[in-house]
Amino acid sequence: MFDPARPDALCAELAAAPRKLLIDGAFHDAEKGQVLDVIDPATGRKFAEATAGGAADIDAAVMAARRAFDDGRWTGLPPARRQDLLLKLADLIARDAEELALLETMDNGMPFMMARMGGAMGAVGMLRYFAGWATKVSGETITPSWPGEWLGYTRREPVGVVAAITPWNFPLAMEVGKLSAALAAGCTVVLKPAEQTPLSAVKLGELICEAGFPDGVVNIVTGTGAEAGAPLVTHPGIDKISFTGSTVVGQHILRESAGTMKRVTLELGGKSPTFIFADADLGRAIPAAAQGIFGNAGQVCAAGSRLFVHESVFDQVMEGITERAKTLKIGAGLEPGTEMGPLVSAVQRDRVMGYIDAGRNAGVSLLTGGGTLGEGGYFVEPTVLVEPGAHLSVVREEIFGPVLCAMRFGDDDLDALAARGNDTQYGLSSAIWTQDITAAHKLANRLRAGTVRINGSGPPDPALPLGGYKASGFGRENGRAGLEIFTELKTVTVSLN
Ligand code: TXE
Repeated sequence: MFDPARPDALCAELAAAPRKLLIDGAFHDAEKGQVLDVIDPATGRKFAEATAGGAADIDAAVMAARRAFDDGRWTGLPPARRQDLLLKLADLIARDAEELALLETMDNGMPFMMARMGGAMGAVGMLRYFAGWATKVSGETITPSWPGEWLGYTRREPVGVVAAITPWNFPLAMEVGKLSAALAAGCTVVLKPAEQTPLSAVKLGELICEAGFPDGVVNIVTGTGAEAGAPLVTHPGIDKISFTGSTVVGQHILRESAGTMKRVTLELGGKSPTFIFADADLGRAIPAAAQGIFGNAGQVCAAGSRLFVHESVFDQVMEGITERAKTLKIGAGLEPGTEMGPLVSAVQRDRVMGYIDAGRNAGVSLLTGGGTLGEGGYFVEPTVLVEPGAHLSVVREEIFGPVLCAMRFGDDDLDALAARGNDTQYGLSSAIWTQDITAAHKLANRLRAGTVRINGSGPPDPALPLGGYKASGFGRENGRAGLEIFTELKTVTVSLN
């Protein structure tokens, strides 16, 4: 077992052999023998390899999941037994939280404490929450509207075999979020983690085997989007795709899956607004706004990347956020005290720097940041841009880095303010800071966003639905809604005459 005092032993094990694919309860190499390099974003150095699955491996995984669904080895279990297995997996993740967090930090770059609390323990919370739903999947009894003696009721049945395609920004939490809801609903799963961050998924597969899930119920195929993701999207054995990632790939998946009429839910990008009013509790609003964009180096779908501040407190808020940006401890995720790590990859660093340079070239003023840090690793300084024109890419497109666009507002009416907040193709999240509860609720009603947070943020809660309006996707994860996306609704009518 992993000894947290000796991470070197884990690193040696990682260096010794590529991580394998989990198909039908056993670990395999890719049929074509390919591997992916796993890079430490803090140094840019390769430290491990993971198997790169392709179409043949995806086919084997889908067929295994299909058999496991069709022969009832999962759906036919008593729901309480499914609940027990989900709880058992939660306990195993809690037991191995340090190791999982270490893998996550080495793979993604995030600070170790974030990987431990938000990643590993967040996954535990997801599993425990959805374990409770396994015994509560139910329909309704309905009084039909036509005359006569009829009984009508609905059943919630598992949708079938699920393809879960996940991103690299919170790898384990995303993977477990999809798995736990799908498994509680009675589905079987093929998980395709992001190619940048395969390690925690492989460890998750080992824990799934140790927990005693029947073979084939969960299959995990690491690999690239093109080689492993694409064949999953078109495979006729898949009934439903649950995807989190970029809007462009989400749109592509919608088109590609139409031919086989798959059910699809998409959790995509965002450009979420934060509003700080003149009467806000600035002592709380300022650190929350800073954390909302610098947390996980801005690689958060719901990051508060556009900040609207009342002109009377604008300078004070900017001073506070700039101060935070300058004093954040930036470093490798494994260094004690690190508050912000590197971006996940050289590609992501270059993409973020491209946006900052575009803003600079358009004449936008920078309050702080704007450069890269160190050598080798993919570090970008926390950056604040002031009053970028509403047409610029920095303010319209998802940057997915530690880059804040700050704008003033005056005594506009709430409709005008909401219109500025809504002036993007996205609609994932938003935050409002004011003591005026009437204004807060009026603005909340006008925002076209899946989540509105008033006077506070906090970690994602498995009980609260999460998802987007507009180009941020559709369908909701978490809560009852997050269970129901993995079900089909069947209506049964009975004549009592
Ligand atoms: O995402 P991709 P990328 C946004 C963010 C970021 C941008 C690009 O703005 O800068 O997307 O990131 C798989 N068929 N978000 O390029 O490509 C891929 O292998 C099937 C927001 O890394 O969308 C990975 O598993 N699958 C976001 C997953 O899709 C395919 C989180 C996501 O990768 C595929 C991540 C294909 N053709 C990025 N192509 C959020 N909502 O939190 C790729 N994939």
